[in-house]
This record gives sequence, structure tokens and C-alpha cells, in this order.
Amino acid sequence: MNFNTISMIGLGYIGLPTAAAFASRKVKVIGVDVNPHAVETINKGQIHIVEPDLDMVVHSAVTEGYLRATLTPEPADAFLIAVPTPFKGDNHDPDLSYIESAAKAIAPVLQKGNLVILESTSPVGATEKMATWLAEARSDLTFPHTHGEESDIRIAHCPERVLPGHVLRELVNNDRVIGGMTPKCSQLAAALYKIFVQGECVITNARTAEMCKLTENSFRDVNIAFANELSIICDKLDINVWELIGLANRHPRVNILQPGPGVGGHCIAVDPWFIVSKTPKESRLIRTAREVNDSKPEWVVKKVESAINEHLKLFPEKTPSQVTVACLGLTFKADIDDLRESPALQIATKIAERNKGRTIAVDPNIKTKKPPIPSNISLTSTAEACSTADVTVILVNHKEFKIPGALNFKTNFIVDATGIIENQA
Ligand code: SAJ
Repeated sequence: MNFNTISMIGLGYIGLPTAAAFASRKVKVIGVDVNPHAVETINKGQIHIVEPDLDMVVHSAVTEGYLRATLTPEPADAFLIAVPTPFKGDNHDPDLSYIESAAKAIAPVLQKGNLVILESTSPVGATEKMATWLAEARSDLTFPHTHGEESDIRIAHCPERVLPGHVLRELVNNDRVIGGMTPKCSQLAAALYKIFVQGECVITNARTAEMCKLTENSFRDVNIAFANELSIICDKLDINVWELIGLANRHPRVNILQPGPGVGGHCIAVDPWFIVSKTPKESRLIRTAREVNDSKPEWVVKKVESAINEHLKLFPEKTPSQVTVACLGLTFKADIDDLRESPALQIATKIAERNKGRTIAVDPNIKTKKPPIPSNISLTSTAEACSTADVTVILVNHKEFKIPGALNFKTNFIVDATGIIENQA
């Protein structure tokens, strides 16, 4: 089949780069988003998110006429859905309402022969659920969950697996898991991705593809939890965890990840719960890993509180309101500017709430004038933080902090959640 027009529903961190990747191969792409600001910005050839090189690709796709954004879906040969799947309530249950809305929005323009792909990270069974929502809205068409290979509409789940900060490269180079609801659905979806994917398009079924994405992020979460648990054990036993991990990793079959202030972002801290929510009794390790990683920020805050107390013991003439605490790094991981779901920001916020003195913070990647951080945290430069802080906590290993000599502390009261100091020693 020829894909003359592709429609991308959801123009966020995944949808927009994917739309731009198709458009860069001279395929007509109609991007759909409910956010008028996003639509307007894209139609001007600009972008509303931060991702290296994406601005150039979107600019040329729009100016050459291959990419256009709109608020309402229009007919196309293939529809790709890349909308959020957050939690519903406090129970970590997945909220599929954005997928449901997207399905209901495209249903009126669906035509026999169309392909619909769910790219959003989803709990097992979500693709079948999407098929039922489409079928409810279009009783004149047939769908794979009832008509198998004979269906009018083809449906597949092809999860995105790209790393923020490297999205354009990974979109093209990574292998792609293609989970069709039937073999024909898979073949059609693979043909679509082959337009720009240079990695292998590996075919499976929809449920396995759903579970594959959740498994990848849970694997990473469990491994980070192991490193974080080791860091707490080593602290108690007076062992340097960074040295320990370096030594253990010299074993040919050991590869321990790095401890940190906790796990942030919108994927690794979320997706494992989609497995737990479906199979709560069976997912003991996956749940525990989430709990271990989620408890790490509070552990770091407690270390900072102990450091403040030690500092006050050494300088008994000082009152708690005279202690300045500096937080180095606020983003959810190194060398990006994304503050959402950031354990570093969570820690800085708690410190600022509990610390009676001044709380200052440095983040070389936060360049906006009014970043979304609490007003009781003042942003400053690395040099000023190092020269004024009585207690310092290193929360993100940004490349600027790793430059030899960049961290010239006046204080000895340092809590290093990242291993920067140890790795420089
Ligand atoms: N982290 C550690 N120690 C480590 C590695 C990471 O504490 O050794 C922390 C980071 O600081 C960060 C969090 O984990 O707070 C997550 O960072 P990440 O770089 O591991 O992953 P994300 O969330 O940026 O992207 C992940 C990727 N998944 C995997 O690597 C298995 C990416 O490929 C997925 O596409 C993305 O989730 C997603 O969208 O699901």
C-alpha cells in the first residue's frame, strides 16, 4: 500500500519528532493536537518542546509543505496515536482517557483500508480496547478484534522507545517493535515505519508489543533500584558505593547502573506501574523497585538534614537560620532542561521547606527567566553556590559540574547523590 497522507494524533515529545521524520521523507503529514498553541507554533515552522535539532527538521518540513498541524482530524491513509497515558487517581492505575478521546476523534474520518497505530506507552490490552472504541463509533466498518484478517481497518501497537535528548537519531536507528492485531496489520505497520526507520522492524502481536515497552522500562527501573539500594547499604557500612560498583563491574557478567537522587521523567517512574496494576500479586520485584526508587529522594533530604546538624555542631555560634544550603542540579537527569517529575527538584523543594536558612540552587540548563521552581529557592551561579553554601547537595551530574575545578567548595559538608566528586578523585 502507498501511504500518501499520514496523520499524527498528539504533537508532543514523541508525536512531533515522528511526524517530522515522515515529512522529511517527503510524505504528507497532518499533525493533530488539542493544544491551539502547539498547532499555531508548528504551522509557523517552530516547535513548542525542547529536543536537539528538531526545530530545523520541523522548519523545513513545514516550509516545504509536507507537515501541517490542525486541531481536528482529517482523512488519511494511516493514523498514529501518540498521546499521554498518565495515572488515574492515587492508585497508579493507567488512565486511557486520552487514547479514548483520540480514537473517538479519528473515528468519523476513518475509511476502509486505513491503518491505525497506537504508539503511546500502554498497559497490556489497550490496543484491543482502542479497537473496541473505534468499532463502537463506526458500526459501518469492520475491525480486527471481530473480523481478523478480513477487517476493513488494520490496527497495531508500535511503542516509541526513544531517549529524550537523542530522539531524532534513535527514531531512525533503533529497532522498532511492531505489534499488529493480525499478521496483515503487522505487515502494513512495518511498511509504514520503513519509510524512515533504518533499524529492523520486528514483528510480534499487539499484547507482546505492549508488554515489551513496559518490560524495557521496568528492567531499567529494577536495575537502578539495585544501584540505589546498594548506595544506602554502603552508606550504612561506610563503603564508597561508586568505588564498589566500579570494582564489581570489572566482572565480565556484572553491569550495575549508577545510584542517583531517585528516578525521574515520565517513563521509567510510570510504566512499571502499568504492569503492577494488571498483575499486582505477581509483580513483587517490579513494585519493590518502584518503592525503592521513589524513597530515594527522602533519604537524600535526610542526609542533607544530618549535614546541616553536623555543620551547626562545628559552628555553635550559628543559628539554623544562618545556614545556606546549595542544591546543584534540578532537572530529572543530566544535560537536559526538563524539570518534570524530577527527583532533584523534589529534593530541593523539601530542603527549602524544612531548612530555616537560605536555599539556593544552580542548574546550567535552566535558562528561562521564570522556571517552575518554588519561590523560596533562589537560582544562582555554580561559583556563587560553591563560595557561599555551608552545606551542598549534588543532585544531577551535568557536564558543567564535571569540568575539573568547576566545583570549588568552601564547605566540607557535601552530600553527593551523583558520584561526581568520587569520580573526579
Ligand atoms: N538514572 C539513574 N541511574 C542510571 C540511569 C538513569 O538514576 O544509571 C535515572 C535518571 O537520572 C533519570 C531516570 O533514571 O532520573 C530515567 O532516565 P533514563 O535515561 O534511564 O531514561 P528516560 O526516562 O530518559 O528514557 C527511557 C528510556 N528507556 C530505556 O532506556 C529502557 C527510553 O529509551 C524510552 O523511550 C523512554 O524511557 C520512554 O519514553 O519510555
